[in-house]
Amino acid sequence: MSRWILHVDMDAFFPSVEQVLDPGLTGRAVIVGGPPESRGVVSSASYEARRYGVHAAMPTSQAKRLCPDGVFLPGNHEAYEEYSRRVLTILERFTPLVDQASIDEAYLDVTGCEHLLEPQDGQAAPTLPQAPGVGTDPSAAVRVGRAIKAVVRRETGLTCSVGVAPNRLLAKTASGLQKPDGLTVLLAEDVPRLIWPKPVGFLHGVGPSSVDHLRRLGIQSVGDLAHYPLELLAREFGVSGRHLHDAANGRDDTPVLPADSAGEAKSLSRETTFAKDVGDLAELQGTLLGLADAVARRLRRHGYVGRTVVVKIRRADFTTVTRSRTLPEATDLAEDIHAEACQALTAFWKPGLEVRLLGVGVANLQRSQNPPTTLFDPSEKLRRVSRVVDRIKDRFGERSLTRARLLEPSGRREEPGGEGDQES
Ligand code: DCP
Ligand code: CA
Ligand code: CA
Repeated sequence: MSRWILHVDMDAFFPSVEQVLDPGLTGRAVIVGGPPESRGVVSSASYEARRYGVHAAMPTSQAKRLCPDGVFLPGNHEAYEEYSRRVLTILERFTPLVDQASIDEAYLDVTGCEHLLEPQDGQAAPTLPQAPGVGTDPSAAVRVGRAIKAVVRRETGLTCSVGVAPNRLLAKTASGLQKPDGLTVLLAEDVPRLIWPKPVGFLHGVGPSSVDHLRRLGIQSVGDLAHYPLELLAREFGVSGRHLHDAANGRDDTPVLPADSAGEAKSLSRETTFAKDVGDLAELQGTLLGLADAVARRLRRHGYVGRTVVVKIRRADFTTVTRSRTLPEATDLAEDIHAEACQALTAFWKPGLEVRLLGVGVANLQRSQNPPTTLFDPSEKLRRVSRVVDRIKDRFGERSLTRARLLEPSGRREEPGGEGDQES
């Protein structure tokens, strides 16, 4: 299946955060790095400082000679982490398929997400049925890229550069082609013209020793590598021979899967903290329904289904357990998610358990296929009802419709301006 992938990379990330935090630094040459006297090196330089020839990994002492009037800062990693998280949260409003690749960059699979432009306050714009944006026209993916740049700038004050391409490799290459504040589309057909003339070291993952090895084979440019016989590359480099060959030809079919720090598939989840610890199984099951509802709605909004239902239970003493169950088929229906979550909770529950926090997540996400159109299929009927409910909630707000079961009194803590739920 063809996809549209975005690569979002923040411009001069560390110095830009410094400039946002201290507007007096705007427009100035800002250099973040280790101190010159202890042989420190530059972590990153603002674009103003790069005009003097200052770049990352250069000794700070050399940067100081090139740019004596620059503002030299030791770095504030807590602030960088904080901004990194804020940007990630923005990206996740556009699609759950966000793979953060480093502190300042992420891949997004936005295939079919173009109807989710300009989400406000965590809410996506009303969803209109649309054909998924697969094929050869990048314009919908470009609109998503523009919207991301606008929201990131508005909410963090930072600029980023976005690459739009049919795969991760080309998207990453594209984001670097027009920095800063760029948006670049790179299609497979552009590879010979734009990428083949570059030296092989331009390819990500081709370091100095590979460059030397390739040069000994007479391979200098990316184009040389693309035309080199695959069998000979495989003989020289083993399995990475094929990767090199694919990279030089702009081929990459690695999917964008959301990953947490442990590298596991992340779940799309909702959780809630009770005002008062809850021990009653029926009340907990009722809470699970509201959470399952919220998760299912988010899945449908983004066009995903998931197979694994995860329940998170935090006891009164703060110990936390998760229980997961895998469905026979992937779903985006609250009823399915709720049924599995209830079974998982019931199997775990015993008298005396006091629950402080309850969460429901769905993992193993995949794009929803075109659903069967027969109304004799009971889950199709439910799906249609759910979509109508989604649309009403999109227009009139989250609380406009409530399941009868959720009207029962509960001890859920109401957080100002929200439902006390957290997305994670
Ligand atoms: N970084 C670092 N040491 C390096 C390279 C990077 O500490 N040798 C840190 C500082 C950067 C951040 O990681 O701000 C992101 O690295 P990038 O390579 O994406 O570079 P920048 O974001 O600084 O600049 P660009 O606009 O070129 O992406
Ligand atoms: Ca960057
Ligand atoms: Ca980067």
